[in-house]
Amino acid sequence: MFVVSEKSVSRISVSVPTDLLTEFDKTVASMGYDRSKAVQLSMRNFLTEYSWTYKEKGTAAGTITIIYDHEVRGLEESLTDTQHSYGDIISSALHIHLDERNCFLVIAVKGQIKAIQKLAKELMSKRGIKQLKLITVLS
Ligand code: NI
Repeated sequence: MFVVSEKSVSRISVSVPTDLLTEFDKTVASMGYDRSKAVQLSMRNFLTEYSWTYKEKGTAAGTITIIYDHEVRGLEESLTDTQHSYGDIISSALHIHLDERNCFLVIAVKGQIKAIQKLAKELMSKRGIKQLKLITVLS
């Protein structure tokens, strides 16, 4: 039996960089999706990835992977300052110069989940961070 659920739908308006939208639409089209479906999928993935992380208590180990634009003034220094102030939960860091502008930074972390979350949030809020992925395993 096919059950049609009566879910209410909300319309939203968001601002995104033009090149990001172009790239997004291209990928969406090649998958045969429409933009709304793809945004819904992205939102669900986002929730899967982040919601549990922001609720758990206890300790964890993991990585924070970042791609950033090293030409943004003050960003490298700010990233270093933040890493110094979280020295108690950072085990090591790996920096790869991807191309002329982009740097790839992997920070290995181990400690209280709350502290890892705080570090990830602080890093994500910096201007020039293009992508941030937090992967944790409970320890
Ligand atoms: Ni670099």
